[in-house]
Amino acid sequence: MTPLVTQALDPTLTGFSPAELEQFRQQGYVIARRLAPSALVAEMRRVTTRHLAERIEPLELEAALGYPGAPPSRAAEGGDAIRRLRQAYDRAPVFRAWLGHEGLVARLRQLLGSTVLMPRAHHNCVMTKHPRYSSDSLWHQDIRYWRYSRAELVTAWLALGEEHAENGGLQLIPGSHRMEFAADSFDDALFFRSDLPRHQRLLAAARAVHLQPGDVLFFHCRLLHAATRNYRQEPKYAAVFTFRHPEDRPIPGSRSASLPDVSVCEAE
Ligand SMILES: O=C(O)CCC(=O)C(=O)O
Repeated sequence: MTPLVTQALDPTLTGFSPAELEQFRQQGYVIARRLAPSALVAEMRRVTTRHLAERIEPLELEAALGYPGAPPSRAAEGGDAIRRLRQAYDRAPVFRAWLGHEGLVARLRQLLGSTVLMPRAHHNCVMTKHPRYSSDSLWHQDIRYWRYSRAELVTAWLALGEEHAENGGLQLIPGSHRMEFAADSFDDALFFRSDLPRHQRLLAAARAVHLQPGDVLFFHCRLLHAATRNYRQEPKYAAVFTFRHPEDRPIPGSRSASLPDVSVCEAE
């Protein structure tokens, strides 16, 4: 008799389990371990190191943002340290191949619906953390400078090397994507204020994310997160893209509407 199931499905290609989806709903994040094939990660690292060495534009410099720890100006020591290779999607075929990866697309559809778009205007970059000249990203929600009708975007953060608390890996506050905060919870640059006594319990619940190469952290655009500078000797790289439902529309005239989106997948 022919067995009903002849082959186990590859779990990296099938999608999130119900428990993982529930974790995303409740906590605002979920990690898919070893989702990206090692050959794809190796190719992204190769492209990244070449684009950094050749300083291929568009780039974002640490000195331009001026976060704590960043070189104070372009003229200062380390002033040319690169924080992001922007517009990753248009840099090399490997980034476009990643957005077509079956396991990534299956998960995005579970989180966002059958049609998924990738805004070119936000993230869409390789985040880099230089060992000597990187900076601290204070607590924030990514949505703070983004303008969308629903504000329900999801970011997929692909680790291109190990990430942990010592090399500037992300810290998250589980469940914060579902919380309402008063306007005075944020400073003038819209960072979540860590000096306020009423925030201390929440900040104490932060979790450091430990990722291996190929792991993908999916997180909600309202989830509070932060990261320190890189205290290790090796640079840290991550390929980061954000995604939206077609009805979660950019507000006309805003930066969110400034570049055309990429269609990742469409309803059949
Ligand atoms: O790697 C970091 O410093 C965090 C970056 C980040 O959260 C962001 O750019 O929104």
